[in-house]
Formats: sequence, structure tokens, C-alpha cells
Amino acid sequence: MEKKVVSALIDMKGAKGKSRGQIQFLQGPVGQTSINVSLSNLDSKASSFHVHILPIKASGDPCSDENIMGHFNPLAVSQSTSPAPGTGTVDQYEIGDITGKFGLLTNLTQVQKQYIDNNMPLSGPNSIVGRSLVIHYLNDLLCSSAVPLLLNENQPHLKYGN
Ligand SMILES: [Cu+2]
Repeated sequence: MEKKVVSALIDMKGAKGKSRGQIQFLQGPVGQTSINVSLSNLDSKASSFHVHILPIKASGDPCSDENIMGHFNPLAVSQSTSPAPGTGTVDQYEIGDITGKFGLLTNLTQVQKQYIDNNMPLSGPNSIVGRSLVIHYLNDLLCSSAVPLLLNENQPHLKYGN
């Protein structure tokens, strides 16, 4: 099985915070997903980031709740019973709750990290492919769709991206 790579490019030139960077998801044959996070210009204003249910749309406010809806949580994990961010195991959080699994972005100006997550599928019914990725700021949201870069050769019809 080929590695699957999904990428969300956060390029918010001109937006508040001017955050830029890339979040890449790579899933190998054993099902473990490596999340490679590279964000800059966070200005100590970001708090959390998540995978949300729907991709962003060209019309309206792209990051609004009506557009992208809430956190991707197909296993119906109750956030109220999740441990504090960054303290539990990945299965104790919503699939899309990257901050819960690995910790808050509070007071950071940049992030260069690799997280290993065995609860972040890139295929099957709980896949995050084609959804959106959101960085929550103190007074704002930045979002990007999770667009596949390369997919395995069994799904050539899904091969798109940049
Ligand atoms: Cu969110």
C-alpha cells in the first residue's frame, strides 16, 4: 500500500495574524498518521486547531459554522469527558481535535512539530480527507481545506491537488 499524503496549506496573507504554513498528514501501511505541522507568524494569538466536518467554500465566510460545521467527531466522543489538552491518549479525544490530542497553541509564535496519531484516518468512513482544517485565534478563525496531494494508486481518480 502506498503512503497517503493529505495537505492543508494555511496561507493567510493579509488576514489577521498573517499565519502561514502547512499541515501535512501522512498515513503509512500500519494506519498510523504522521501530522507534520509547520506554522509561522502565529503572533501568540492562536489557541487551538482542529479538523472540522466540511471543506471550505468559495462563498460566504469560509470559516463560519454554517460552512464547515463543528469538529470532525464521527465516533461521538464527548468532549466534556476528554482529559485536558495534551494529557491523554489520542483515542480519548474527537478524531479532529488535534489540540486536545497534542496540546494548545497558546502563546506560540511558531510551531514546527511532528505528531504521531493512530486515530486520524486518511481513508475509510472516518477519513479526514476533503474536510477542513481550522486554526482558532483569540478573535478570529483561519481555515483551509485538507486537500490530498498524493493518494495511493488504487484510487487514481482521486489524484488531484498541487
Ligand atoms: Cu475548531
